[in-house]
Amino acid sequence: MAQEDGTVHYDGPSGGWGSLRGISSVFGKEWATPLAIETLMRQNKPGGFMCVSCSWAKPASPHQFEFCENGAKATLWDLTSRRCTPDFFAQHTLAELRGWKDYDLEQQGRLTHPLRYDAATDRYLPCGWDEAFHAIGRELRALDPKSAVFYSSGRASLETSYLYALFARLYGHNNLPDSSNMCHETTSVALKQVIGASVGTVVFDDLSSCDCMFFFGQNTGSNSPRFLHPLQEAAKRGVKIITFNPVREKGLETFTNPQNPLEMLTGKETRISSQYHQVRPGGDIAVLMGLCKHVFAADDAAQKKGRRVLDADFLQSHTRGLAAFEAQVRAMPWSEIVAQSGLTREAIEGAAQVYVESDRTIGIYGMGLTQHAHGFENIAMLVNLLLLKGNIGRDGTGISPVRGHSNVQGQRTVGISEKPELVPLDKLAKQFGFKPPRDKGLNTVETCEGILSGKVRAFIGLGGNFVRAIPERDRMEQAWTRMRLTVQVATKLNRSHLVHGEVAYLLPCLSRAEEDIQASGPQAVSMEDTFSCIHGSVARRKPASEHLRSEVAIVAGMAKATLPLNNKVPWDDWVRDYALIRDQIAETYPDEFRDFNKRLFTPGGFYRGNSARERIWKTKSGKAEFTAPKTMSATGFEDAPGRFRLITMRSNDQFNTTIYGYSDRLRGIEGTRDVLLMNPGDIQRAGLREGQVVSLLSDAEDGVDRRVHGLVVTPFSLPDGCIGGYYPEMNPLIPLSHHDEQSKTPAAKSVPVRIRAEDGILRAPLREPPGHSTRPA
Ligand SMILES: Nc1nc2c(c(=O)[nH]1)N[C@H]1C(S)=C(S)[C@@H](COP(=O)(O)OP(=O)(O)OC[C@H]3O[C@@H](n4cnc5c(=O)[nH]c(N)nc54)[C@H](O)[C@@H]3O)O[C@H]1N2
Ligand SMILES: Nc1nc2c(c(=O)[nH]1)N[C@H]1C(S)=C(S)[C@@H](COP(=O)(O)OP(=O)(O)OC[C@H]3O[C@@H](n4cnc5c(=O)[nH]c(N)nc54)[C@H](O)[C@@H]3O)O[C@H]1N2
Ligand SMILES: [Mo]
Repeated sequence: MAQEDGTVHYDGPSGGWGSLRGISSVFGKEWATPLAIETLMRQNKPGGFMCVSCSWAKPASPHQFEFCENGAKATLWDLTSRRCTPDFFAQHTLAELRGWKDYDLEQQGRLTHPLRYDAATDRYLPCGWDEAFHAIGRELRALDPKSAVFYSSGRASLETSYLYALFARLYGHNNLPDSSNMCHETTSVALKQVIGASVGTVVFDDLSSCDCMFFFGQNTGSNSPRFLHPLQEAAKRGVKIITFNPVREKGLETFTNPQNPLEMLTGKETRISSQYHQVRPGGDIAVLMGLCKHVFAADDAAQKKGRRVLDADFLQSHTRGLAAFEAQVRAMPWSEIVAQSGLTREAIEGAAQVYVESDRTIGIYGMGLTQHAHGFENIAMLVNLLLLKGNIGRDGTGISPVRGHSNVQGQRTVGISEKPELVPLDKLAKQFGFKPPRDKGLNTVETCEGILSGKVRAFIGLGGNFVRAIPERDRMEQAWTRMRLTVQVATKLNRSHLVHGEVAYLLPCLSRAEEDIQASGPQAVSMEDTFSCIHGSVARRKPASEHLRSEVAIVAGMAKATLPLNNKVPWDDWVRDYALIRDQIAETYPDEFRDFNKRLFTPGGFYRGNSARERIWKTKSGKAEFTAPKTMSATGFEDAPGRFRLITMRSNDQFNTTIYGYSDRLRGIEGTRDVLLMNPGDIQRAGLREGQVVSLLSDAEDGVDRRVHGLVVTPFSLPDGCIGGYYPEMNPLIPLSHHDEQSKTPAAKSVPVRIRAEDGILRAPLREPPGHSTRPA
């Protein structure tokens, strides 16, 4: 749909009939079975199974349908009746499949058999589980453990993750990169340093006792839609929601609850954001600087009347570094704040005044803050703002990173970390009678560097789609094949399975919605949500194939085949009964997981606690730290003529690298993902036309040629100098070195690029039928 200014946008609210149609577009295909509906009804309910989509809370008193458009899609996606069998692989070489689109690969359905790569025919051939485990064990034993990497995407359960990390350490490395290294690692590093806890301090109930939310760079409507319900309730209660986002995201503007018949019939929408500010990408440090500047000014004015805006007692007894920060803020000219943020002084002061007047504020954020060269400063600045008024450690206040994958936070909690200091190694040493490696392991970016340099010889992927999710994709794919061993544990076929090492295995596993029966009976698994609550999950669906194994069984199978016998490490017993794994987790982490098995099905989950919420600051100084930022721009590069800041975005029809379809309904973009979103003024200034086909070229000053072709110029409401494109299509443009300085999270939200017209080619934009295309990727 075109708007008056010619930009593409969506007229309806988020939620509403559109979201029901979004679900039925998936149902409508081959997924529709009564069993699927029954499965959905048990989603996110105590005693049911926990959604595989995002990490949003699973409340104690769930709605009748405690799932959303995208959670339903994610579940149904796994429950497809399509099967990707050995016959499929007999028909296609991997060279051929590498020419397929991501969408078409996953459309083949669930993997059914363990597979071994056969170089002679360039195909995957079926193999036995024992054969696979023995070969993997033999290969790993022949390698230096430090040259192997065990990656995990954030979906695996706490039980699997604990075993996987233990396997890595018994084998001899801490090379445990995970998807959070590309996601909220910035959060883990920044919050740890400034408030002494690496996760958010907000719990679900705070959402109903706050009176203000500052919302930075998180796209609720697509990425955590169940959050729209508490947001709607908050908006109705009069909570002020102040949003900063370069894109006008529908879910943060209006919402119609698809589970409320009255709202659906009357078409009543709730306005979500009371203010919406289209900040420049990378402009948040400047915005937050401006907000703090106004707070200091308001405090000066209040003091003249004998009052305070700042929480002076809190600042005095709980924080450190205020004076230096305050001096920097007071000295910062508004002109600089305005230039860097792209917002007017009035707009920033208007937002700040809401903060000044509110009693309980929550700061919420997502990838818009974390995925920048100075993402650390973004988060530290948000903490600064909150600290000024004592907005951490009181009910209805706090900092709330909205995590991604459904158990990404939990994996880190139980030992998946390349940072040995974050793991109780002494305890593990005692518990399992071994000497854990103490040297720092490789994170995601360092793994990529190691693959490029040839140091990394083996890669095991517990879920995920590594080569698609990382930066610098084209160079990485070439280097990938030089590895000796690659193993992928997965539910569906993706690109990462098609680039492979000399010896390669593809091992199919159960999805979380499928029942997991072991020798002691049906098994439960568990995960941690974004509010640090732990939930048990039990599934009842019949597995997609009788040859599938659980992730626990696969990890244990590989470990047993690799490691020497150790009677303190009874892999077979653990597979027989996962409760025994939970006992081990409770022994390693008694504060968080005491009585783990007893508390497994606590409605709403059990809270593992957060010191910062109690105002106990486990920082170096023992106080909450103010940070004086080193820079006013988070991008990590200078502006230059012809250089644009590219935001890589998720559509409403994808889960990370899994593309469900070609409808980004909430942004009004239909039928294709090959678009370049750009504001009409920029289109004109660049001498381009709507519908013109262009390439993007990397504009990093390192001389490497990186480009993406075939993008259709599409007018879209964005700040000047900033353009948008989809993740993962844009990933070849991100230099590996372009990452948050401190955490090495790739800076996917401000990539320096140039636009080049592909001469003479024009395409009608957004009119292509949603296609099942087999054009080369
Ligand atoms: N359906 C669905 N759900 C998902 C996922 C999915 O792909 N699909 N992915 C899951 C995962 S792993 C994650 S990490 C989360 C991701 O969820 P989000 O954190 O929402 O991540 P993104 O969609 O990448 O983008 C976040 C928002 O940041 C804005 N933004 C970009 N640059 C800036 C900036 O400089 N400043 C500000 N203030 N905003 C900016 C973008 O416009 C966008 O609205 O969602 C999880 N849930
Ligand atoms: N440019 C750009 N790049 C980004 C981002 C961005 O915003 N922009 N976001 C980053 C972020 S936040 C993240 S989290 C990463 C995501 O990176 P990953 O987590 O590596 O990627 P996913 O696309 O989530 O992985 C999907 C695959 O996981 C497998 N899978 C699904 N369910 C299961 C299961 O239950 N078990 C197993 N074993 N496998 C399963 C399927 O085979 C599926 O193809 O990408 C990052 N990359
Ligand atoms: Mo993520």
